[in-house]
Amino acid sequence: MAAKDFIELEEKYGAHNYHPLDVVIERGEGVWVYDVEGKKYLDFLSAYSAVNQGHCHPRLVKTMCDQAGKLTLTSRAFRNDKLGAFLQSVAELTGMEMVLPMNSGAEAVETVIKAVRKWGYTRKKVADNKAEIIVCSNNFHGRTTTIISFTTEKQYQEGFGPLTPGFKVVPYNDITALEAAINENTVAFLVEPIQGEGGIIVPDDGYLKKAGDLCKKHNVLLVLDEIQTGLGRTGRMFAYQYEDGVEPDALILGKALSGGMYPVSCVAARKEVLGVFNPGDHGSTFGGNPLGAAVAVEALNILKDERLPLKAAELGDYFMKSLRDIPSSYIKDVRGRGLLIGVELTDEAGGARRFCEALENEGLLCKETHDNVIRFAPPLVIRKEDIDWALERISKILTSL
Ligand code: IF1
Repeated sequence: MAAKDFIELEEKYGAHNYHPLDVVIERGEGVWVYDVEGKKYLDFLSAYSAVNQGHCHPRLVKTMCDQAGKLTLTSRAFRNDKLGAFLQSVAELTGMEMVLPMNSGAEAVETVIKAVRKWGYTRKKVADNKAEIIVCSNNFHGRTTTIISFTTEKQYQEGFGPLTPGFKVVPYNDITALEAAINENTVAFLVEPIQGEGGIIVPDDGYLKKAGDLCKKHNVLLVLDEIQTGLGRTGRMFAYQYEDGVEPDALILGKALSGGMYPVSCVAARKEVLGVFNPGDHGSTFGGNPLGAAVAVEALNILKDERLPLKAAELGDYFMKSLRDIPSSYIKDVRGRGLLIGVELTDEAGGARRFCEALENEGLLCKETHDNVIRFAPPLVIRKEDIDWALERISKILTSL
């Protein structure tokens, strides 16, 4: 079958909730993917940071296959021999006391919303049904009905009401607005350390620390969504570690937690937060399954053994500096941390999509965000040679289109 046949099939039977680049990938290895016609591409998206460990990492493939042949799912009605080690790995990595496993990122966000609300009613003594969670404008935390209730992106919300109440939106990177929004019903501040979908927006130094201090002062939980920024992507194990003294009460992880092998997410938090759940309060058929658990342990070990956060920091610096040196009048701003980088284009550039399509032709896959930002996020196993290969093509497109 040719690429166009696969595309036709998808368009005919699939809901049209995406507008992907028309590359049909059939195989991946490390930073490279191959389409059905044999053409090779450098993957500069990494499935939105889920494939930090690279495509089909041999250690993950082995773990996945071994575990798949042994035991995949018990449900949480019974225990399994892989869950405990997974929870321990995450707790040790995050410095948190308790972990609750789920599958998708959005489910983990939903989980934390339930936890902080119940914490509010049982610990902070907020009046029934009055709990408020503060979030930021331009946030992205997922697609469920509750989560899209507090998006500020019209399209994500329109037509999907009635919405879930209990959220207050403040501008990102604005401490004064955060303080003004806190009241006696505020249970949590939910925030991304760097806004991904928002356009790779890096807040001012000290923002998270000050937000955390405010939260402490007012008995509000600081919840960081590290689903996209966590696990090495930004050059630290977690993006919040760029600032000293930030002490989140809960972290939300997903994506690279399984190296892209399998949907695995979780909430890692202080005991006081996740301790609110009693048997029957919350759960998931697949959450904590032995296949996902085994894969996640290996995915985290790979991050540590291959020192991927450090690689992201070093190569990210090099890549970002080189991008800034490209003499293109289309470039308005280059920003990000580690290997999560956004190139914002000027209005004259005519949108980022046509650049992504041109780069696809050159053998480099990336994705625009917010119309005028090209997002670059290669797997963290990338080598300097590959970055140089990409830079040549990016430079060519940004100076010739
Ligand atoms: C799609 C964006 C990235 C996330 C943060 C929670 C979730 C995500 C910070 C939900 C998911 C994904 C979803 C994916 C595209 C992608 C994305 F452009 F939409 F915003 F990465 F930038 N918190 N982000 O980034 O996790 O339920 O999807 O596992 O196609 O919607 P999920």
